[in-house]
Amino acid sequence: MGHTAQNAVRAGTLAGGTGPVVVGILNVTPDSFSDGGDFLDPEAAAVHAAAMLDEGAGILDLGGESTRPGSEPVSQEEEIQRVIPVIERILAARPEAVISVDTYRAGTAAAAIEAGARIINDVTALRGDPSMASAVKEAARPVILMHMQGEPKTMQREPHYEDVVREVRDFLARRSEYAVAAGIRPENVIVDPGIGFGKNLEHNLALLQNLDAIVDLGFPVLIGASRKTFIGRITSVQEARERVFGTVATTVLAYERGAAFFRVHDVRANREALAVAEAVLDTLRR
Ligand code: HH2
Repeated sequence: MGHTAQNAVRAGTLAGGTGPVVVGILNVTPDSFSDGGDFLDPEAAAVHAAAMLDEGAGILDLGGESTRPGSEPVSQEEEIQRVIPVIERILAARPEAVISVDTYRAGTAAAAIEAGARIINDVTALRGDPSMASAVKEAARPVILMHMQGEPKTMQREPHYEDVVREVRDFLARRSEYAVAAGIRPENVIVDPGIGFGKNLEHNLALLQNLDAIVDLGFPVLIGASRKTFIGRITSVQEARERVFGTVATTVLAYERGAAFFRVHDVRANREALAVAEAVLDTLRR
């Protein structure tokens, strides 16, 4: 079995299925770059969550703080107040839903796990909060370790790399070693090159093109390219929520290169594209 199939099977197991996994984005924030303010009301968030599950999301990723370029952090209390009622509402209606919480704070992670979340998505790769590694270890849950150069407020000012693919790969290798040394089981580690986090257009393209270097680390890979600025630069689509076609191209190309999780806003479009990509690649493998 090749990397693509192997990683898809491992990813599928986490989401209760067998193939590549669509991770539906639910930002419970007033200021996220493409859906800010849409789902601040827990009822609206739960309705959107149910729609994404019906469209084929294997995981829902809930965030209570925007990390878009230029964004300001919120307090842990505020983050918890935004996210927990939504987790509770979703699970009351859909107890089988696999929920991931997009946070770098151990307190938020612990509260979300307590409320029924099953995965931690840490955009700082366990660097943001010294207690996060032990919180993840205690919870014995999968964790997504993402690469970011700088911090959201300033990261897009002048991102610079000698060799972006090597540096991102080496960073993810170091952070996964750190996670395992802290007692997190290797099978609970997922890595993510962090598309758009301290990266310009060329950096994002180099990472997507050479994704096999990240896949070779041996952990399932998550890609979060959905509606991001670099897609708008290529397609000249200014409105973030209209960048779905460009997003689908990243999903298919990343899947072919071995990514297993696809964090997207538009679940149905990406799910259908993945189904076709899977069918074609399966035919090639036979
Ligand atoms: N991108 C965003 C947020 N969290 N997590 C992972 N693992 N990978 C990503 O690429 C990623 C992420 C940014 O996108 P979005 O949630 O749509 O916007 P915002 O940060 O403005 O809420």
